[in-house]
Amino acid sequence: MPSTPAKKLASRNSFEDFKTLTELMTVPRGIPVVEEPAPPVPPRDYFGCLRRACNYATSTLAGWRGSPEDPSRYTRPRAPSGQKVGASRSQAGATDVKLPYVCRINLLMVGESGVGKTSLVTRFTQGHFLRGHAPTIGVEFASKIVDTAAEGGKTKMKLHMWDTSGHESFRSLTRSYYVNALCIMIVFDVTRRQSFESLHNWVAKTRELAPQGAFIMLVGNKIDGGIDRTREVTHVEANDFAHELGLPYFETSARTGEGVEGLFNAGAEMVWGAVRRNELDPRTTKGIVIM
Ligand SMILES: Nc1nc2c(ncn2[C@@H]2O[C@H](COP(=O)(O)OP(=O)(O)OP(=O)(O)O)[C@@H](O)[C@H]2O)c(=O)[nH]1
Ligand SMILES: [Mg+2]
Repeated sequence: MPSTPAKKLASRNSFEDFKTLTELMTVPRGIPVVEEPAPPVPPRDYFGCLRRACNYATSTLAGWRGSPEDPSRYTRPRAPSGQKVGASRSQAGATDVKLPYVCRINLLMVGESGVGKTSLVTRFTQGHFLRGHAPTIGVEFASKIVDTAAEGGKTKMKLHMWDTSGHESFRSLTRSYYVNALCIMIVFDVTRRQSFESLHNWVAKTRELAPQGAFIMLVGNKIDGGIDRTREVTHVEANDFAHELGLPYFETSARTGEGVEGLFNAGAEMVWGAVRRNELDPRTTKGIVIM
């Protein structure tokens, strides 16, 4: 009895089933295949997409939040303090946004490897302590807005902090960062005398490379002494040394946080005080931008 395709399928012989399925699926020769026309593709509105993207980017950059499709839903951004930023709509849809700080200054951290430069910046910007030493590769960046009370009246300033590696192999790279620094902090470790003794070289190098009018500060870090170390440089000795060189001296502990806020605020106040006393012209001085 000739086997039908259905019987072949029922037989569950996989090879036979495969052959039968192939036969069933094959279009017999001679029968023309009618191809269905593809549905029309709507033309893409590339210019519309681009225009919407541009509108959105412009409104976002200008500090407005919300849907670019519905300008009535836009809301004003808020300053970190919670106060409204002084934003206003001006001609032709442009937006003026008053920044919540008056100026931006560049601050450079230098000193021997392992003295705690990164730990100081981390403590100041993030409020915690880095226990292990992960050497900085080249230069790291952080920023923070500070309140200064320089010369009376509160002033907000933005600090751009460039944290350099103290390792020899990065010295040629880090040299280029002095040029645009207005405030340079030379850090040493009060529990490591060698880092104090190398200060002469750091100060000489800083004076050679820093721009005219830059502020240099000496910072003795690790005053907490740590678990297994004792202080090798006394406060009096370090202070006298700084006095001889005509530099301000600060002591800090990135571990406990002691003196850290005060250090960065003092840097900002020194700069802003000089601006207010007209001792520093922001238009001609590198490392400061008035907003
Ligand atoms: N006890 C104590 N340890 C600290 C303090 N500050 C930093 N350290 C430790 O010192 C080590 C080096 O700190 P870093 O901040 O990485 O040093 P650095 O100067 O950035 O080093 P480089 O990036 O290599 O130039 C880490 O193990 C920190 O935990 C401090 O105030 N007290
Ligand atoms: Mg570091």
